[in-house]
Amino acid sequence: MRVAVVGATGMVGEVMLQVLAERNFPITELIPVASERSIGKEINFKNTSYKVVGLAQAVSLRPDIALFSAGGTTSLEWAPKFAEAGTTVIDNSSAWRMDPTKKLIVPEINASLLTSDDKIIANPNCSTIQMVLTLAPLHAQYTIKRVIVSTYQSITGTGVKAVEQLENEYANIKGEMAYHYPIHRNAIPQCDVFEDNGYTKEEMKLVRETQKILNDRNIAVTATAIRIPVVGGHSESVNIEFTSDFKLDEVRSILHNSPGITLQDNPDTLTYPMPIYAQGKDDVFVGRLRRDESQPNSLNMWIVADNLRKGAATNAVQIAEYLLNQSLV
Ligand code: 2RA
Repeated sequence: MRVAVVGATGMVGEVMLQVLAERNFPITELIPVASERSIGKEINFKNTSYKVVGLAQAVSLRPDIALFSAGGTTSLEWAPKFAEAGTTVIDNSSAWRMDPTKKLIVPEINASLLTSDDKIIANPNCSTIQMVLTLAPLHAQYTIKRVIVSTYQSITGTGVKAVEQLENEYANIKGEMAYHYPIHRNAIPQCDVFEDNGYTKEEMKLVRETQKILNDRNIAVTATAIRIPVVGGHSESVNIEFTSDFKLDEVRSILHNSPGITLQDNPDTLTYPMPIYAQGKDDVFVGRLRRDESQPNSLNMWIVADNLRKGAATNAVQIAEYLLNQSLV
């Protein structure tokens, strides 16, 4: 399998390479792709050195699969060019997610939608993936009416510049700012830019992508996305109102038996998910399950996942694995 990783030198691109190696994805030829300034750089993958190439050269090599994490502008321009060359693109940017002709995939939920005609497949936003993976089995059982989510997002979601800002602020060094404000000892109630309705793009991704992935526009979602000085992963406080009542033990059992989810939920032993323990792992961790005593048919929970792995790289590689296993590539 000839595989291109577009954005190979970025944070998510590097994790994509790590996950491809860890999961022993059957790569006969790796094509690391990056911007002009990185062309010629050496990338080590499974003890073999590969030279970074540019986008045009990568298209001409006609990879079977191209994993993209290079921003929306690059995806909009280049994903169609790869697709025309016969490559199946799995794109981690937001460029194609809400395109009605493109599929938005979390393999455990809706991989069965995929066919060999899908040449550009959208990887959902990291904060969406961890939430919908948890919502999907509960929606199937109880039908979700409304979701209220507050996220506490890792600075790695913004990229290297944000990590460097925090490190500089720790060291009391004045440096380039990824955010409008200091992030050290702070919580910034803004992830991405504001839309006309007063919500940020990140918050509206949680709304729109959830409805598309669960294929139910009747699910009401409202979100507040916060940036916090954490690196291990995104955390989410989620309140779900179902259309009918539920049994808490049954909810636990459903989540415990759902692929990709690890339940960490025992107040007696102070067991609950935290980014320091989710970092570097591929599961979505769920805890703090409790009935919302202020509202019938409602449940509170806490969801944590490594936003660079299941929130981006691992989900994309799992889509590639599904395509391969189903002979769709
Ligand atoms: C963030 N989910 O965390 C967005 C993009 N990675 O900033």
